[in-house]
Amino acid sequence: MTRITLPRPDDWHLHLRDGAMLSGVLPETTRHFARAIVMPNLVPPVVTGAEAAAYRDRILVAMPEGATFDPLMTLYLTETTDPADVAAAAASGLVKAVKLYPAGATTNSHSGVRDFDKVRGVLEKMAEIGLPLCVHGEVVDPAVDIFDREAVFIETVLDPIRRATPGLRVVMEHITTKDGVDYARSQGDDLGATITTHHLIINRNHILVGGIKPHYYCLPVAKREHHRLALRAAATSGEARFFLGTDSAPHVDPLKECACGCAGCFTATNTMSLLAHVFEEEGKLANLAAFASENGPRFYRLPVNKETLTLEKTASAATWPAKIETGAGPVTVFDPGFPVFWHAID
Ligand code: OTD
Ligand code: ZN
Ligand code: ZN
Repeated sequence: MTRITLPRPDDWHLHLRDGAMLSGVLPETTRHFARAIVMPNLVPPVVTGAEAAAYRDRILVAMPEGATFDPLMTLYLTETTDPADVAAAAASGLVKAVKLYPAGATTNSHSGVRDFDKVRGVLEKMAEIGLPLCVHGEVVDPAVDIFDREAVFIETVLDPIRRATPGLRVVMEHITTKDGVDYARSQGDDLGATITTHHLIINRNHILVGGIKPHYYCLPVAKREHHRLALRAAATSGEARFFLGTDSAPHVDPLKECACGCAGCFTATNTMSLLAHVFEEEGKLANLAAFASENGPRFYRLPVNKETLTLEKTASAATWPAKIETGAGPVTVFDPGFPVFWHAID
């Protein structure tokens, strides 16, 4: 197969930032994607329905000419989030999910949750109205090794929260381990899981062998090879519970290439080419539509896009800029480290 047409894909986990960075990176997503779940980890975070409405307006102002992208907004869960505000923002159609960050787990997560009992009321309201909770699944206990933080979170935080809140619809965001894959598979259809593009391509050696590669550093950090293989099998399986969330997370180069570099891989630009490559390698190109275009809307109870995106394999390798020049500074595009022959026909 050298040509494949999919319903236009969506990105169910995306960082768009704000201001000059937002304007610089937004076209990279709107070129191929119809919708995205927009993460609320701005500084300060997007906590209330009013803040989400204002952020959505800023995204719409930054849209490139002619784009038809629909940003799907999320609220950042804090210990003082008001269940009534969440319910109103969901009822109005503005907000499609609430995001749970354990405090300190990732970039701009210090306003997240420390005491899960304090958010019980919000979670119960969300279960009642069917609003999904998107979860960054890592414990922050300094005693837990960074490579074990996802597995420990599933057992000690995620599973107890789900048991305590029957009916709560949860998305395990950016799973990076076989433990995450296995847990998602062992549960019912009120649990979904997003998988990033980069976690299908890199394992922890790519970050550390032959010199430290700051542009491969993200959270959750890439794990051992057998975890990457489990993620590839899950993503390409066609199973409804697994769908694309790129977690494309731009940082300007000076903040990545320094003594204490920020976490995040920027994949908005080349994700669809990379996914076609990965799915073809796995012999599962026919399941790319399920992963990138169909399973996400089904979980979020939204229609599959009517528009399409065509990907074509050619003899010459796909090219993309090494960096996106934004008004905030240069952002390095994720380099898979191998040539890719699939092109999206924009
Ligand atoms: N991971 N970087 C960021 C967020 C994510 O956990 C995440 O969702 C970011 O820069 O906002 C990252 O590595
Ligand atoms: Zn996260
Ligand atoms: Zn993210």
